[in-house]
Amino acid sequence: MKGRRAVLAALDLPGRPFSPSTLLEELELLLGNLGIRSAGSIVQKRAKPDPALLFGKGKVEEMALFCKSLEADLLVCNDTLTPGQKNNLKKETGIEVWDRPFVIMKIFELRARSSEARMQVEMALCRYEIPHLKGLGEQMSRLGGGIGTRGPGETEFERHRRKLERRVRDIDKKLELLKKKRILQRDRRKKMNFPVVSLVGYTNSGKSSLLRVLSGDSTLVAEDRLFSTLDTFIRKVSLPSGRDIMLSDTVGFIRDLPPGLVAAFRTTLEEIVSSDVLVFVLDAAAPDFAEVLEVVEKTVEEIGGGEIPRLFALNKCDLLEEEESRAIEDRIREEGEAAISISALTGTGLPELLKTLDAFIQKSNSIQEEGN
Ligand SMILES: Nc1nc2c(ncn2[C@@H]2O[C@H](COP(=O)(O)OP(=O)(O)OP(=O)(O)O)[C@@H](O)[C@H]2O)c(=O)[nH]1
Ligand SMILES: [Mg+2]
Repeated sequence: MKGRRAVLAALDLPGRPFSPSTLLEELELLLGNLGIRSAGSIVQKRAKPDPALLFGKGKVEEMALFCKSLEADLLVCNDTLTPGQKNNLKKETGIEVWDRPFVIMKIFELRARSSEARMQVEMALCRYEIPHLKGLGEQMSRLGGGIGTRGPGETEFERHRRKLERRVRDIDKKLELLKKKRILQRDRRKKMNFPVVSLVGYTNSGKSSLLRVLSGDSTLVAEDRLFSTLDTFIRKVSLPSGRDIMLSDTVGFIRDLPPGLVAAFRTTLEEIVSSDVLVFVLDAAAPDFAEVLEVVEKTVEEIGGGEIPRLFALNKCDLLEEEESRAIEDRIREEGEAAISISALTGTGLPELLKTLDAFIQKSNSIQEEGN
């Protein structure tokens, strides 16, 4: 993939929460994580997507010329493409066409280390590819002529599709076994009576850095890359009261996390839902802080963790002036939430974070006791 040059394309639709420039910047960052360079970008304002091409016909012609003049060998659309749109765009531009979910899945594929993460990513990629192959098969059979005749290549697409479907069933079985193992582990942890606290947040917000510094385990990997953590890591951490907790770090979120990936990583994400407290780790220095916060809240809600007590760790405060940090803290507190500015890098705010966590767990314990 290295050395490829991509043209990035996005639709500017009415009522979208994010501006096309924010989306394209993030898409460029995502591609950079695959070693693909952006050669240029195109945005089209439209009332709604075109069913056949996503963009308007004239715009696609312009796009084809643009790609040619920039010697790009890849067109990446920020919007999700239907199999038909993908094929049509490929035909019109003469180069390979990807969409954003596919880019995210390719990063996951690159990062996956454990056999579970690898299987989950493969499952998501198979599930993504199957309908696209169906589309190709149907197109090929139309090319073949009259009703009932088989077109050239149709059988080959069919064979490949059936192979992928078999693979999905196979992985599904293996993941089911792993899931059982995980549930047993979770039950064992519950029996030990350690409260479980999960770090959740956008990719690259500093979750692994925080777990690393709080647990003192320097083998945990934290780096300036998107989705560097795809598995769940759990470490014991002692709170100021002397109470021990299990602190867990897991896969990060992003805008429009492809549904296929969410489904494939369901077991990993479900670990979050069984936590006693969630710590939202946010990059307070990110220019799109408010939008990112919304994405994290929405994702937690979607996986069923909306009711779990939460506290906000406003990370990377070393990159901000004190009054900037204070303003963000105030904004979150106005919503009635607990917020603490921290830096996993310099250690600022960490004692206070642990103290607050202690109080949270104390409170949730006494609520549970009242309930019993
Ligand atoms: N300046 C600054 N950088 C930080 C801080 N915390 C983390 N970082 C940097 O942010 C980058 C991402 O950190 P990670 O801990 O890997 O982030 P993550 O949330 O685990 O990311 P994923 O696993 O990709 O979801 C790394 O380059 C860290 O060094 C901080 O408090 N201040
Ligand atoms: Mg990480």
